Amino acid sequence: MKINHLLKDCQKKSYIYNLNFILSDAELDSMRGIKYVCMQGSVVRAKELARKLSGIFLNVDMNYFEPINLIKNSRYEAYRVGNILSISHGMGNTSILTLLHSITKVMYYAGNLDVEYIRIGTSGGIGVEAGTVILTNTAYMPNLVPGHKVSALGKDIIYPTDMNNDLNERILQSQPNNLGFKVLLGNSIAADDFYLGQARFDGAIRPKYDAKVRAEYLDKIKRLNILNFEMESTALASFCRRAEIPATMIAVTLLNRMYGDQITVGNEALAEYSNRTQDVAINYLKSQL
Ligand code: R2B
Ligand code: URA
Repeated sequence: MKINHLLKDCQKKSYIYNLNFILSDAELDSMRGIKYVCMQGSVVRAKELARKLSGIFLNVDMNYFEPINLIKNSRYEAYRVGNILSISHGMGNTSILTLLHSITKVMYYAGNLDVEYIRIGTSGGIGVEAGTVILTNTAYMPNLVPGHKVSALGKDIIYPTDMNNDLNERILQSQPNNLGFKVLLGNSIAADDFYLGQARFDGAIRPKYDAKVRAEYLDKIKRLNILNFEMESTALASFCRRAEIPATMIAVTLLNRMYGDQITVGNEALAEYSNRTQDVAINYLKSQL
């Protein structure tokens, strides 16, 4: 991990507003020894993963076990199981980016310099069967440029957005042959919203594009080996490259966008699809511990 050198002296005992976390020894003790940070959009899924991990790694009966949230505000939730932190990141690049800065400061001050970050999420597949799990190679902006635009002090800088190849390789290698679904390595687009940013027709505002223009766009996407749309991968990849933290994204596709915009699979199938990404992450974590 490479941390902002301006932090080194000035921040001990200071306060991380978005996590309501004081950098005191007492609070930092709850975070010491973390190696793997698993991030998911929803607080419910962050807790659910912690419950599963407890059953697997701590051998507790999940029916009688309630993980404790370590974050004392309502924006994010975090649960610890051994050296794994399961944390929620909210929706979109802005939400995950604030979480990334905040939790990385916590990891740094807790002395966890050798961490890995994995986003476990959902996405809209492009030309792949619903239920396929995608590991992201490179994250693209919706204008099909690989990179993440950061605007600061009136200037835009585009940072590289390659995920960590070694981590992707380790995750792929740790999967058994009988998973029952495909895990593919490909590229992802992080859109600024679920609707127009993802070339949908079913948002509240009428799009300026028509079906022909959209088909051309989806075609270009396929030629770049982009397999899914979601909303956080560019911030995750660019932040983690700059902070020198190995990171990647494991995202299941809830539909194939070549056939439509609406997500029509029922709640049961949605839950099953989401479990797939957690299972892929768990297979990796098991191989490491
Ligand atoms: C995937 O799903 C969410 C939108 O429904 C968003 O957080 C994402 O990246
Ligand atoms: N998440 C997204 O961002 N897009 C989809 O189509 C599905 C889940």
